[in-house]
Amino acid sequence: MNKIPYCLMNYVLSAIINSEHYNEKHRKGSGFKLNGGTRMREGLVTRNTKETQINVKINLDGKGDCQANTGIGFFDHMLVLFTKHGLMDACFDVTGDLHVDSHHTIEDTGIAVGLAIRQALGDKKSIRRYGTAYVPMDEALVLVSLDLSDRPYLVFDAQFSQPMVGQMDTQMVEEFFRAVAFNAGITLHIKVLHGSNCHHIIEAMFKAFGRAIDDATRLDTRIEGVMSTKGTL
Ligand SMILES: [Mn+2]
Repeated sequence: MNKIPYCLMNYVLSAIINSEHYNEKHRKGSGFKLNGGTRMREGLVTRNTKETQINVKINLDGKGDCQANTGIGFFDHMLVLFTKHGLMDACFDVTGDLHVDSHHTIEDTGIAVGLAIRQALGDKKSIRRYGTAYVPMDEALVLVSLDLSDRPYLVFDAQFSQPMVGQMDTQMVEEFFRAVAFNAGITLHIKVLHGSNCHHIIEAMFKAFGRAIDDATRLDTRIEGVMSTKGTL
């Protein structure tokens, strides 16, 4: 059996207790429900290539607990902020070919994050669908507006005055968000309204993305089915 990272053990346990079989056997009639649903809204993605080995877990109904180990300190910092401000619980266990550069590691993490969000959303019933957040950090001000539409699109309006923040290439920020948007099925607009310090700008971006995801993934009992006149999301 492959080694299961410690921080993913909760996922394995919750997958068991939320399984049909377990519910049938142990919880029938107990009224066990989470946020009006019968399923934990979690996504678990394992993605292995010759360039990267990635395990990502995201629970949309968390409290902001996060473990991030990507080998890139500033990227870990951003993933922790994204999780905290999105009130998710998450684990990002990533080994990448950093001897090449940070490209594969960051882009492939974005792919896994996108797939995990998609998986956690499930049938998208009763979710609010849209989320928008403005987040300032000192002189920086960032707008993120998104739609969980299954229409992948990225508008990224940002300029960075420095090529690197710590060990993270600033040009990989756009690649990360593109990978998330295209694998989760998100129409994603990110616009820097003001800012000069790259650390501030990128940090405001990840916090705003977390808040917008939290907003869009909230369950609203007034919404019967999905929030679409077309009847599908
Ligand atoms: Mn910071």
